[in-house]
Parts: sequence; C-alpha cells; structure tokens
Amino acid sequence: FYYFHLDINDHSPTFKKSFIQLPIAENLPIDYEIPLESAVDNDYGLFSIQNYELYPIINNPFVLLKRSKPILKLKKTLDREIKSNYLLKLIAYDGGQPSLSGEQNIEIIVTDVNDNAPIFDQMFYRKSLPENQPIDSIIFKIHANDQDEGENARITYSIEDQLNIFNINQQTGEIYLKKSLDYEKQRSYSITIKARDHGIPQLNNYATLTIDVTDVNDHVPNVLLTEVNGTIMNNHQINLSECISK
Ligand SMILES: [Ca+2]
Ligand SMILES: [Ca+2]
Ligand SMILES: [Ca+2]
Ligand SMILES: [Ca+2]
Repeated sequence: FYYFHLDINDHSPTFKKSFIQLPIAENLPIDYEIPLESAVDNDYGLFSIQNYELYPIINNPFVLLKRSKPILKLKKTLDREIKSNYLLKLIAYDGGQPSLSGEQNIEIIVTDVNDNAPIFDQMFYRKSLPENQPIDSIIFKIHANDQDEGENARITYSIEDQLNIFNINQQTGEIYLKKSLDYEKQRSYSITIKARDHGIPQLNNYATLTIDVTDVNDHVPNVLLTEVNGTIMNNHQINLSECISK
C-alpha cells in the first residue's frame, strides 16, 4: 500500500502501432462506427489513460467517441472522387500533472464504389459523310469519361441499333463504316451508342450520333481526269501512264 502512494507517472500512453491504414468504402453510411485499438499505459489509476483526442478538428469526416476504447464515427458522407484519403491523428493522454501522451497516425483510404456512370462528352453528335466513304474507314471517334477507378471506370462502347452499317471499336470508341452508303437510298442515319463500365452493378449511358450522307457526283472519271490534267500541266511534264491509269 505504501508503494501505491509512491506510484509516479513514469509511463506514457503507447499505441501498439504508430501508424495504421484503414481502407473504407466511399459509400459507408453516416454514423458508421469504426472501433480502434486502445493505447496502453502501465501506470495506475489517474496516471493511466484518461482521455483521447482526434485531429484535425476541421475537415475531418470523423468524430471520436470515447467509450472504454476509442471509436471513429462517420459524420459526413465520403466521396472518393473528391477526396480519397484523410490523415488523422489519435492522441491518448494520461491523468498525470503534466499529462503524458502517445499518438497514432491513421490514414483513412477511401476505396472506390461504382457510383458514377460513364458520361459522353456530348449527348448528341453529328457527322457528314460522302456517300462514297470507303468501307472500313474510321468515320468518327466517340468518347465517354467515368470518374471512378479501375474496373468501375473501364468503359466498353457498343452500338445499340441493329442497322449493321456501322461498327464500333469497343475499347477506343472509333466508329467504322461497315457497308457502303448510298445517298439515293438513305440520306441520314441515327445510331445510339452505349458506354458501360465494368463495375458491379454496371452503369451505363447513351449518346446519339446522326450521320448525314452527302451526294457525290456520278461522273467521277471525268472529274478525276480534269483534275489530273490540270494539276500536272501546271507543274511539270505530263506523265501519260498516270493519266491512263486514272
Ligand atoms: Ca502514465
Ligand atoms: Ca463517389
Ligand atoms: Ca466512385
Ligand atoms: Ca463507373
């Protein structure tokens, strides 16, 4: 009993780990509680741990609940797309005069949830194409952006319509002409393009591409010859074989 009165505050509160990382999904509900490990102080009574504090005070989505052990409680919704990590400091104090303390740094890593659908740069696109546009040529490139990360942001493009006249590269969004156009048959096409991500569940969005087919002069050989003759005569000598091959 004599020794009890002689106890001095010769131990500081100590955390088992001075730094911990806590991965937490961005859709964690408000008031969710995350229990933390208590610090240890080998002194008795008041000289043992009396209090915890959590920093920073502002710009911290968590508050500290002080029960028998410290608990983080979420008070603001998280959004990984805005802020993906928080550096917090938990300090344990004993009741000595002056009090001794120990601290633990906590990195909150906000992990991604698929909460954003791909967004096209535009909802409506328009493109003019001559009716003699070569098959398999790239006629357009469409682009959508997804703010999530990893698979949640990986986009696959597809053409929804069954026209079978256009093809799309699922990864790049490049659109190809698959069949020849004919101004006399159809002057305009409207295709719906879907962008989906690879999250669970998948999210998607749509855009519309309107293609206007433009008329091309039927007398193509005459036009070409005139151009070839004109160009070459204005420059150097006439290459007869080139003229004939056209
Ligand atoms: Ca102590
Ligand atoms: Ca989010
Ligand atoms: Ca997200
Ligand atoms: Ca997404």
